[in-house]
Amino acid sequence: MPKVETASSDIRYATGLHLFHAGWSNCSMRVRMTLEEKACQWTSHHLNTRIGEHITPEYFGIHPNGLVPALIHDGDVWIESHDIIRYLDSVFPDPRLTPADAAGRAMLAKWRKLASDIHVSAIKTYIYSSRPKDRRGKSAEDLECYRRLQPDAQLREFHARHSSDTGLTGQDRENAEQLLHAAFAQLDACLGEHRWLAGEQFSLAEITWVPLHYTLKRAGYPVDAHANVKAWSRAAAARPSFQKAIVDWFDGPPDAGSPSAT
Ligand SMILES: N[C@@H](CCC(=O)N[C@@H](CS)C(=O)NCC(=O)O)C(=O)O
Repeated sequence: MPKVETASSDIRYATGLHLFHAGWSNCSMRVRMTLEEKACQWTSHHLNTRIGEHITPEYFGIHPNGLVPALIHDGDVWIESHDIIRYLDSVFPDPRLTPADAAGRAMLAKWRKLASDIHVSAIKTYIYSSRPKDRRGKSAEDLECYRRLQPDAQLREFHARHSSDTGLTGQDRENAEQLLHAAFAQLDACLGEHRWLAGEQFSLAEITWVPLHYTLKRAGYPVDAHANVKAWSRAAAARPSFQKAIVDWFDGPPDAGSPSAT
């Protein structure tokens, strides 16, 4: 469901690229990194999810699940980070970030699917269960509002459990770790054969996984236990887009604003 109808009339008249996003969010990083790689000018609408700025009827009017990111391009609303970056690559083809060959495109599709499949069970679970106790849940007020606004049962259930006194369990965390170990072992094997995840060129596969690698590392996951993954992450970190889209935003909006974000 990449393009959605918006209930917000202001948005329908927004021209250019507008991104609703959060600094720490790996899904938002994907979009910021794609925009930086393509040197697109964009307007930032940063939401402080820690104080529930995304849990409002206004934001659910833009993104039907109240998640970040949401991209507005000339009044059209695009959601789902994987779909947004694909869309950006089609409308701003320079440089092209989708592999030209069928084998590369198949690898990209495989990495996208893996990231999607483990998003809640491994990535969200690991990251949320790594947060300090006082920053773990939503407030009772936010949770009540969330229950009313959120149509997705898996997300309602995840946040209710995560915000409960017991929180996510040790078993949840162990399951997440197992899924992550298996995923990074697959990345490592691929990177033993290819320079990048979808072949010899930097592509949307990196833009899919580099933010995961970074946020999991910041959460304490031993991402660099695999030698090939470690070398790959260093090569990705040398790109200007990594600094601008990931590092500069991780702790909140950069003081002076992103060089290309207005
Ligand atoms: N499948 C969606 C997932 C979006 C998502 O889960 N976003 C997270 C940040 S990475 C979020 O908004 N979390 C806030 C919340 O769950 O309340 C995508 O790829 O865009």
